[in-house]
Amino acid sequence: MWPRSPPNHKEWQGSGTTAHFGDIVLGRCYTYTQIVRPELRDKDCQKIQEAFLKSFLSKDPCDATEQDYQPLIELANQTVPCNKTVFWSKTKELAHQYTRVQQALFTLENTLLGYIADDLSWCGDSGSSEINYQSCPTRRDNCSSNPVSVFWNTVSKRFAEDACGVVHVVLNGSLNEAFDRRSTFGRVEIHNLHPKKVHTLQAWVMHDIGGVRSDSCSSSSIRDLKSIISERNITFTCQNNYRPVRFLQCVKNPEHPSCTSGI
Ligand code: AVW
Repeated sequence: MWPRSPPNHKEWQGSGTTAHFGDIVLGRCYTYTQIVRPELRDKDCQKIQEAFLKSFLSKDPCDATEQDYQPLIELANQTVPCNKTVFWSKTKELAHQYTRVQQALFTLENTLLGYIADDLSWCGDSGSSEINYQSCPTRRDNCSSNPVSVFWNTVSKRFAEDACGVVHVVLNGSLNEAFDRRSTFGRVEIHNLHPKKVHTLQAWVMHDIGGVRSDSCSSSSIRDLKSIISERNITFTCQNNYRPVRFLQCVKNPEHPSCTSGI
C-alpha cells in the first residue's frame, strides 16, 4: 500500500522524534542506574527501553493514554524519600541547579523516568510500527493527547502522589503570575498530593537578578495557591528569594547589589 503521507512531508507541526531516540533512552538509563544512582543498578534498561518504545509505537499519536505508560512506569519505579521532593514551574534550570548541589533532593528529572525523557520528543503512527522522525503532533495540531504531553502529565501525577513529608516548589517571581493554575504544577501536581502523607508545601518564589519583582509571596497568584493547598488540609509556607537558591543565582551576578548586601 502507498504510504499515507509521502516521505519528507511534515504531517504535524511539532518537531519529530529526537534523532537516536532509542539509543539515548538506553544510554541515559544505564548512566542513571549505573552511575547517578547505583542503588538502582538492578533495573533492566533493555526492558525499560522496550517498554518505552511499546508505549507509543503503532498507536495513534493523538490518542495516547495514561495506560500506555503503565508498564514503563512499573519497570522504572523508584522511591523518593520523604521531605526530598522538589517541584518547579517556569524555573526548570534553577531548580535543577539547586538539586545538582543538594543531591539528596529530587525533581522529576532527577528520577529515572524524568532523567531518561528530559527534553526528548517522540511519536509513532497507528498505520506503521516505525518511529516518526519527521514530525510529531502538538496542541497546535489540536492534539493535546500526544505521547509527550500525556507522558509528562502521567509521570508528574505519579511523582506528586508518591511525595511525602514536606515538599518544595521553586516558582518564578519575575513573571506576572508566579503560580499558574494551567501549568503542570498547578493543574496536576498540587491536586495529586496526598494530604495524609504531605503535611507542608513550602514555596520558594525566586526573582531574576536585575529583573522586575513582579510577583512575590504576598501576590494574588500565590494567595490562590495558598488557598488551594489549605483547602486540601496541607500547610502552606512561602519564602521570597530562598537564600540557598539565591546564592546560585548570585554565582552568575556576584557584583549585583542584591548579591553583595542583605541577601
Ligand atoms: P512549565 P510546569 N522535559 O515551566 O509547572 C520536557 O510551565 O508546567 O512548568 N518537557 C517537560 C519536562 C521535561 N523535563 N517537564 C515538564 N515538561 C513539559 C513536571 C510539561 O508538559 C515537574 F515535576 C510542561 O507543560 C515540575 O514540577 C512544560 O514542559 C512541573 O511538572 C514545562 O512548563 C513543571 O511543569
